[in-house]
Amino acid sequence: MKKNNSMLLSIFVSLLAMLSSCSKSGDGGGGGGGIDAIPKVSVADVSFLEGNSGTTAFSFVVKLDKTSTGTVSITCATADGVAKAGEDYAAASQTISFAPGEKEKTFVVNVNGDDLKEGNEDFKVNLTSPVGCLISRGQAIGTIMNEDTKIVFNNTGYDAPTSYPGYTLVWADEFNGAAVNTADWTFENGDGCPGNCGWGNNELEYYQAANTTFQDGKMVIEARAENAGGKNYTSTKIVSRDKRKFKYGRIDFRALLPKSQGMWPAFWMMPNNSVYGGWPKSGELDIMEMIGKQPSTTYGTLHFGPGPGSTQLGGNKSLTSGTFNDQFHVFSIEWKQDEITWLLDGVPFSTHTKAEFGSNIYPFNEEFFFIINFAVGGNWPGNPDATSIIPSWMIVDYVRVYQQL
Ligand SMILES: [Ca+2]
Ligand SMILES: [Ca+2]
Ligand SMILES: [Ca+2]
Repeated sequence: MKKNNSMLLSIFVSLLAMLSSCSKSGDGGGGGGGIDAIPKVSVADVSFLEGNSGTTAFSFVVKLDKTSTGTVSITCATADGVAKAGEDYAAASQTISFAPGEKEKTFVVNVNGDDLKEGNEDFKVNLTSPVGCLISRGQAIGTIMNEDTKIVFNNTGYDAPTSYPGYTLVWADEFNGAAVNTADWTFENGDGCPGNCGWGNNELEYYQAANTTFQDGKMVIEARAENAGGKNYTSTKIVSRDKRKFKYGRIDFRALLPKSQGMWPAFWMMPNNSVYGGWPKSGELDIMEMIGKQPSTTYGTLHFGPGPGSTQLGGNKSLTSGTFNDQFHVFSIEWKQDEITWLLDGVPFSTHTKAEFGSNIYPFNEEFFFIINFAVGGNWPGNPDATSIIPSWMIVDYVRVYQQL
């Protein structure tokens, strides 16, 4: 026992000697042994506004937790996130050396500025090839924060005539002002809850006025990935109920539509007085619906019948080339007693008449009001996925109503 104790003591003493020699030379780093003497390197996240022209330098701080007397270097390199090299930032790769006594260096990535609205985007900076150091935090995120409000579009595309023989313009909203005219329209906010959650279609958006802006004579409805009212997306819906209601006429709607999975813009009409009872008995008249996964096809549909589900009649029209996101198009109906015809860019593609309704009530000889909305997700379009473009925009140039007086 005694012998063992003395052996332990001698090991302890020699350990102490080793430790003290480490700490003497280890003060400046290099000379000592042991992992604690090797500096650890880390890189920190940064978040800056994008900038509006030229480039903005995103400086990533690369830090050692202690200085070293020996050679220390680390390689920093960018990698794409949502932001893409060449487009949103300049790819960069650099081996950074720390001189003895140095603890902090910067790695600069140049981000391309513009004045166009986008979502926040990110890229990565990865640390590799450590020399004389260990990596303690080897990846940083650079967040390019959007500061822009302007979106890109031009006014190309079909434009409707401003008169039709035998017809008089009875109402129009050209959306040339700076706000939604609340004498004509009401914001229908929320998610339909309670009572009609997800608007009956399991839609994912929360409607609010804040998603509507005006630019270049157009109303822009923006679908955003944003939390509001328990939903993950926000958008806007406006209705002309009790303010602007019509029976019959030529109705023209000029718009540039979003594309991509989960997007669901619509221009449609609902009965102002529901004289035949609740949906679908008093009808629903869809002038234009488009789902983002079919960005070249517009649907025109009548919903009716005794319920609870709807009976429907409709038609659709696809562009011969391109999508409804490429340029403006005009979605129209010619609505007469007992007959409705849908047109795309002035060309009829579908007609339905009262004669097709059989024993069903024909509810479309009554007053209807307009709805303009941009839904996200739901039973028909399906939900957004990794390919979805967010934010996305539905851009409305005008609604015009002509009637035979
Ligand atoms: Ca900018
Ligand atoms: Ca931008
Ligand atoms: Ca306009």
